[in-house]
Amino acid sequence: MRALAVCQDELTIRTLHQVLSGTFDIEFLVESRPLARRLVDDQIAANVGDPKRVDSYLRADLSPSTCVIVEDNGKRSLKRVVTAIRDAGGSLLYVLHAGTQPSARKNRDELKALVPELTHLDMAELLSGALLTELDRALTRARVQQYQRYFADADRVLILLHNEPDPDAMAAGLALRNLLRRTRATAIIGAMQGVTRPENLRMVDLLDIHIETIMADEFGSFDRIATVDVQPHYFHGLLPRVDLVVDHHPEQAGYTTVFKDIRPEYGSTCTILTEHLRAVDVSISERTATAMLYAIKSDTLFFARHTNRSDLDAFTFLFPLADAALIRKMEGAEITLERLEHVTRALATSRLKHQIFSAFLGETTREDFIPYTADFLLQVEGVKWVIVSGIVGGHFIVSVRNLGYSRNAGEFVKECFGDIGSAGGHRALAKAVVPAERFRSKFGDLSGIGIAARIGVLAEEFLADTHGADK
Ligand SMILES: [Mn+2]
Repeated sequence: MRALAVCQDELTIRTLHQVLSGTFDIEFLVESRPLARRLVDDQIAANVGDPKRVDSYLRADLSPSTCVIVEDNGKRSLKRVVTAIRDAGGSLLYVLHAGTQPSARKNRDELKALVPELTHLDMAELLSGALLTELDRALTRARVQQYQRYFADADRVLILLHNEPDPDAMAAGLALRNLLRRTRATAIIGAMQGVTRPENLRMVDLLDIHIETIMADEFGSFDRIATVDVQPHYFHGLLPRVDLVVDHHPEQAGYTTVFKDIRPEYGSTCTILTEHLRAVDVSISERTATAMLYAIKSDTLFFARHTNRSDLDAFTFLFPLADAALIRKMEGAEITLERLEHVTRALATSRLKHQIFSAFLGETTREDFIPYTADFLLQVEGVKWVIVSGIVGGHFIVSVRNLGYSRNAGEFVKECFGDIGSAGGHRALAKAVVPAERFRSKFGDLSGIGIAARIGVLAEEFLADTHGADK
């Protein structure tokens, strides 16, 4: 492809040459003979001519498929230059605004009237994305190097995850271990309660991830402790002080840390750690990249919730490094017969009224069946709120899901169950855990369908309370 650039500024010419000569057969039209000579000496194709004259372009053998780039140097002759290019048959025209004040809208429209195929390029705009990314990366680099040094002389490092570690937590553990340049022997990835959910177990299996179960009394045996995808307050005072926190949940009080990188606007912790890895140019193994890519995909529900530009960037960066076939295998574990049985069980004791679906699962062996069933039922046509409850090990557990655009699910569980147990969550997802006997003493000895109905009514009342909704 041919390109002709009409430029008089040497810096612009040399920059354009460097950027475009790989793709384009590029030639420059300059006014100054000494400048042309210097360029030709450096193997840059340049001709001397008057940019306002048609014959300068005829000599350059301009065709309608030649890209013509005209530098806007602030002179009024720009319009005449554009006219000459058009008269010589040029139609693919770019006006490059470099350094000069951006020309007025009116001038831009005038030029566009002369050549409809004209595009304006702003040098500052073209630079800003890449430049800001670089500067941002330099800041991240400084931050990462600081904690790398701080962890460097430790014998034993613990990377602690939340209970029932999910893909984001596990992959973040691998990523941080990589950043600390450590192995399984010198940096333990641990959790106080390990992995039990099928899709998480499948990830552990397929990627050969080792999560050690850590007791609170073992914390003291580590020289440095980092938490990823969770903050120390989660451990109820067992861990008042750590060395590093990397997390994407809203920042919490009640602990101290030497270093932290908490970005609630990010869809996953692995997005933050991808930026750390890129900033310090650490090579990422296929296993770690696969885990991280899967983590971003699952924490953002494949970009269906809480995603920003950085998540997409991290995804794009990791994609070629990861094993996509393995990710498909991990995803296949989502639906199991056991889970479908719970969904069926929920249907038997359910109440659907005013788009609120409430169900009670009775006694069940694993807690994750409850949120899974709630997530599943939220997909049902005409359902906007789902409340699934069940009993696990003597505790009454409530899982709430909604499609947003209504009152806060977290507030709902606090209002109904906060007085008899722990309750909390976000706008669209919340959970309450209440000792079964306390539930009975507040709500009475209800049958399964009775429990589903009672909670359904509570949700109805909560959603009808528009006074609360204004808050
Ligand atoms: Mn996460």
